Amino acid sequence: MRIFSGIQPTGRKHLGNYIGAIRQYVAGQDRGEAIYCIVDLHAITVAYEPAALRRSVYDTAAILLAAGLDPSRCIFFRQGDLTEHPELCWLLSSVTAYGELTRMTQFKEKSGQQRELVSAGLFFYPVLQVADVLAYRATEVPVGEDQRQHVELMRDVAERFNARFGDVLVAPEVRTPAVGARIMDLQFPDRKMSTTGGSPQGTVHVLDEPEVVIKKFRSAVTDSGSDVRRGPDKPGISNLIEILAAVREISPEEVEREFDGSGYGAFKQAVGDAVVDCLAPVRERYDPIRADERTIEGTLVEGAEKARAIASPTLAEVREAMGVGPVRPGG
Ligand code: AQP
Repeated sequence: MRIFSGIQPTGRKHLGNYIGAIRQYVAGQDRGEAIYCIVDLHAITVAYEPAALRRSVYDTAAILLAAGLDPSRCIFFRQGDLTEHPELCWLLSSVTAYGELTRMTQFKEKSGQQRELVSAGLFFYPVLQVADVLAYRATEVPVGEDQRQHVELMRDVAERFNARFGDVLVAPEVRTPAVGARIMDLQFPDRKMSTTGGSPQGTVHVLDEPEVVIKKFRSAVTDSGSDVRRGPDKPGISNLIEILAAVREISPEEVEREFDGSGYGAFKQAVGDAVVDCLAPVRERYDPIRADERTIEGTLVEGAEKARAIASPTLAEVREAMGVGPVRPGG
């Protein structure tokens, strides 16, 4: 099995990113050949500062390393080090339907947030994601629920390409965590916890101090009543149950049983404590890793070489199948 996923260099990763993606990345190292990249080319599709982007790449790399990515057990690199990703993006745009891109929920949300420019890059964002994954012929893509639609596009594009040009690409499967695939904002539990669209008090960051985490959980919006039970009329409590189940790696039913009759106050405290315990090792390891930028840079450059060794032959086959560029010897 080959696993691939990318993560944006938005330096302050939140609990949703951690449970939905980062923890799955770490586990993926034991399940197959794992390839992860920091997608700086995706980050330039919205307003940004070049120097801040470079810092954010290191911040995000340090979080992932502190969380347990081990460059000796996975390929860990920066997307912008490779020309293969944008090249494949362009080649695959010819088998991507314009209509599919117009239906992408993330584009609709993000384009509405842009103040000055809705870039064509933002519209093309999902095609670059398709290229990221298909360049490695990955079989599995670990993501949060919000990315399911983009993985479906990867499958459609791979199948359309193969039907048109021959069997070159692999249609990957999506992998979302059974519990915690969509962590919601603690203040607005009808919205997902989010880097750009979240509320400050409702977004728990991986590097938040323990007191800050506890405070955010204590002030989490709950619902009328006092039963620790999930239900469509209880989005706040349902989210907290899901979070506790995810961090303790138990089922939501077990959480409901354990906190039956305990009331919201004690329950919120327990969720906060469990999240602090879960994030503590990452927070403790982060500072020394982040302080050594040369080592982080070296890790990403080395990872890029390994990534290129896989992506480059795919590109050669895609070009050959499509009949573009120089004729390959024997092609
Ligand atoms: N709330 C969430 N619950 C579970 N998983 C989530 N992910 C994001 N939000 C949640 C998953 O995290 C991974 C990285 O996402 P990204 O690269 O898009 O990073 P980001 O842009 O910093 O994260 P956000 O919060 O998703 O940003 P916004 O909302 O601003 O676009 C992905 O696998 C994603 O599914």
